[in-house]
Amino acid sequence: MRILGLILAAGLVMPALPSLPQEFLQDFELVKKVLVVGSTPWTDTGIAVKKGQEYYFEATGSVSLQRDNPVSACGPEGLNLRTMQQPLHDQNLGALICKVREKVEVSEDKQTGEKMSRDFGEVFFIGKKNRLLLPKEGRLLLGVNENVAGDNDGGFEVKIYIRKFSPQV
Ligand SMILES: [Ca+2]
Repeated sequence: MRILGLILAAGLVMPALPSLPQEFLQDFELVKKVLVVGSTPWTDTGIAVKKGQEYYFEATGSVSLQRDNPVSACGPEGLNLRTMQQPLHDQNLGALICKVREKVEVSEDKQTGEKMSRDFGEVFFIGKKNRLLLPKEGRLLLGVNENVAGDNDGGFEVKIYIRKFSPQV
């Protein structure tokens, strides 16, 4: 009974995460581990992706989409909820997503002198784990599928793998 109790407790603490099949691991190598802070709209991975490179992402952790609201917490798969107020409308609110940023436009408010920057690029769904063949080059950013990040809490830990023999960075 004591052993069973320990196993159950361990099971609760560490939810089983599907691991990469061995043959798959041989094709991919880990390039980076990135912490995606839930309250940051986009986290820069520092990775410049090239067209045609294939990436694999694995994410853990939890983000609260509204600090102190217990029903707003979700894992990288997001909440079972879709709204029009989120970057990807057809994916769960709060899910892990990425953007391949192609350009940044900085504009200045003529009255206040305040600088604002907007980035442009395609957004892709990741969730708990996903493989993506990237169609364009750009800077790889990670984020949460939600537009109001400022009131968020928590974060996702994301392992980024690249397929070996992809076009080199
Ligand atoms: Ca929020």
